Amino acid sequence: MARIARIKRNDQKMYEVAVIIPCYNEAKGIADVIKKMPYKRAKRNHWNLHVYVIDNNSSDNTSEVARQAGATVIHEPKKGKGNALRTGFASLPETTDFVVMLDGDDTYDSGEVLRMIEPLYNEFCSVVIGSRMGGKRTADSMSFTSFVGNWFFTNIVRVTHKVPVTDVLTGYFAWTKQALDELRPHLRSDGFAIEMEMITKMARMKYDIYSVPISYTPRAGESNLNPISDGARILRMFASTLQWRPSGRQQARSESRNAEQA
Ligand SMILES: Nc1nc2c(ncn2[C@@H]2O[C@H](COP(=O)(O)OP(=O)(O)OP(=O)(O)O)[C@@H](O)[C@H]2O)c(=O)[nH]1
Ligand SMILES: [Mg+2]
Repeated sequence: MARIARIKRNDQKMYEVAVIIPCYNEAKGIADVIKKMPYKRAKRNHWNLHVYVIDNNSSDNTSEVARQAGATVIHEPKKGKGNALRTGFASLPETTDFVVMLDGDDTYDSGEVLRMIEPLYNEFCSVVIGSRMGGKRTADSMSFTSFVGNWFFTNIVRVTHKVPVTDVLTGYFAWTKQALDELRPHLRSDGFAIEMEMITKMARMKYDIYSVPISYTPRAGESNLNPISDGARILRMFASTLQWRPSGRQQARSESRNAEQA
């Protein structure tokens, strides 16, 4: 049975949406990512967008640029996308209803954030993944190695975890705050294996995970990804989650919460 961590919608209420952007030296792209957020259109849908940039010890002026563009900047000195994300998730105010994450290199379109929230707001599911594979991807946005690696990882996850994902290495996610809070204590990954860890653990926790098609364009600034070493880490993460189960106590707690909500 799918886990229920959906919101109970109240059309009178303004919903708080926290957008988390992990950044390591993204001064070239981050201002555009923040400025393209559809703040006004979100308000008309009852959603307040608040952007949090997690600056991962950048040596350029990412923090300054992000602050000037209107984001709240949080510093995480320990390197790695996983560390930055976990710090961001832990820093969110209690009043947050939905959480979105995307990269700071302007490859994903922050203007599409509303499409990521819609299935959560309309109580369709509790986790949304932005899929580049089923979306609008420009020919030069992804290298051949990344394309093949993604195809391979996506298919082994689909077969072993039985989740309908089409892009397991995407950096665009959205959750209800409750779903993210249940996932958070299970996350260990420091770096680029974090997406694989999140998807496979959420599958094991039986979350209802669905995808929306998104756009993907070439990055602004230097890439941080090493296809060989990061690919090996992602594969090790996949292998380690094959045996993983949430601990008995955590499982019981969330099952009793599901029963209360049903
Ligand atoms: N490598 C790296 N990236 C980090 C770190 N902290 C945060 N990030 C961010 O994680 C996001 C994804 O990193 P990218 O280098 O774009 O990786 P990618 O999208 O898989 O690879 P590209 O196709 O080269 O863009 C970006 O917003 C980075 O700035 C870190 O310590 N190291
Ligand atoms: Mg990128």
